[in-house]
Amino acid sequence: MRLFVALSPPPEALAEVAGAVGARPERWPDLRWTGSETWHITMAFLGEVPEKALPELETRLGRAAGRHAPMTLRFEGAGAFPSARRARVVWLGLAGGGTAISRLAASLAAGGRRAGAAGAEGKPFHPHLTLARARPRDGLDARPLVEELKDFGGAPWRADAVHLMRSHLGPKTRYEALESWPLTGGG
Ligand code: 2AM
Repeated sequence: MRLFVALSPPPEALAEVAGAVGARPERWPDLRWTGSETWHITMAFLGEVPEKALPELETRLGRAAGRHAPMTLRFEGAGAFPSARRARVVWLGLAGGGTAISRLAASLAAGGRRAGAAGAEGKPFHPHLTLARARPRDGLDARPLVEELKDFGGAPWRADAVHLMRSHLGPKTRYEALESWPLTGGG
C-alpha cells in the first residue's frame, strides 16, 4: 500500500486556504486543483509499503511522534516546484515551525526507513500544502498565480498530531487516515 505521514490542519485553517484560492481554479483550468478534502501537509513520504511491515511501522512512527512537541504553524507564502516558470506543483508555504517541523519530519522518515519503507530519500523537506498540479510533465508557467498567492498569510493553528495516510490513487485520488499519534514530547 502507498503510504505517507501527514499533518492535518484544522478546518478553520483550511477554510482560510479555500478563501485564498477563491475562484482561481476556474481561471487556471490547465492545472489539476486538489480538492479541499484532500488537503494535508506531507511530513514523510513512505511509498509502497508491504502490509506485513505495518505493525513495526506504526510502532516506530508512534515512538517518533512521542519525542516531539506540538507546534504552532501558519500558512504563509506560495511557490511552485520545481519553479514558478515551469511549475509542476503549486503550493502554499508554512511558517512558524522553525527547525522543529524539519526535525519531526526527519524523525518520522527515519522511523519509516527502520521499518523498511524506502520513501523518497535525498529529497530536502519543504513543508507545503499542494494546491494544484500541472498536467503536462514539462510544467506550466504559473508565475502570475504564484505572484497573486505569495502574500497570503493565515492565522496560527496548532499541529498536535501526525497521521499515517494511505493513498488510493485513481481518477480522483483519495486519502485514508489509518492511524494517528499525538505529539507528546517536551520539545
Ligand atoms: P505533493 O503534495 O508535493 O504532491 C501523497 O501523495 C503525498 O505524498 C503528497 O502530498 C505528495 O506530495 C507526497 N508525495 C508523493 N510522491 C512523492 C515523492 N516521490 N516524494 C515525496 N513526496 C511525495
